[in-house]
Amino acid sequence: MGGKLIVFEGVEGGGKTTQIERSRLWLLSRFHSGNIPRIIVTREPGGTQLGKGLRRLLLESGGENICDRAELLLYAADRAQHVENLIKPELAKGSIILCDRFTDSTIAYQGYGRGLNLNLINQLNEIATGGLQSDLTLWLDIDVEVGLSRVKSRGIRDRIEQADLEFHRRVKQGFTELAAANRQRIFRVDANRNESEVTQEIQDILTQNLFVNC
Ligand code: T5A
Repeated sequence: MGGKLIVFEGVEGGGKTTQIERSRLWLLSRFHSGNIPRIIVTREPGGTQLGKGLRRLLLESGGENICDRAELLLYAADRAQHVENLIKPELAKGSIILCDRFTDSTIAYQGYGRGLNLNLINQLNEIATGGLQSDLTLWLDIDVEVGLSRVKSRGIRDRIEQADLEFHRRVKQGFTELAAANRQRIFRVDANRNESEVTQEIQDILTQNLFVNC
């Protein structure tokens, strides 16, 4: 089996981190011993050394206001480095990559959320990825209020989590439209349910669409 890029997307607090770890453990148990591919967990922003610095700049609150276009370019720079230094080499080795956010987040957050030009964002995504797309994207779809309350109960909120409710609603609308336009690639998972139910649906989707013969 060749390498696979599996992306987890959605608004804040949808449970991506939780479900990525559950998926990693499930994938490890699924493959026969001796035939286990490397399973890489990574994220955007922050999947490389450069990306870690960019993540800090992007998510720390306080300090100088980051304008929308600078924000867009920083996410694009993080992605270009991530694709070149980690994603492409690992795919070439046959690894399965579980990635927390990718190109669709930029369309949803900077396009629908901030209102930046969608054609421009598509071009930037193309530049950053060289045209690489996920093999499968799991959209953890949660009510914005539920997701934000989960994040809030964790304590400190980052710069983007602090944006107003309308911003997060526009982001959700972005994911909704992306999923409708990319049914072969983006699979919706109802993330309002408990962790185990969400996990089960993710495993079903991966089994039926990516790991049929594994
Ligand atoms: N961004 C990113 C852009 O604007 N443009 C871009 O191009 C990119 C790539 C990244 C930020 O950057 C923005 C989007 C983001 O604002 P992030 O840390 O990746 O930051 O994003 P978050 O979505 O904020 O990640 P979180 O860690 O906050 O949320 P997760 O990973 O979706 O959720 P998780 O698993 O940490 O769970 C949150 C809480 O809910 C609980 C967990 O225990 C945890 O406490 N939980 C559940 N509770 C009840 N039921 C369930 N089913 C639960 N699942 C998890």
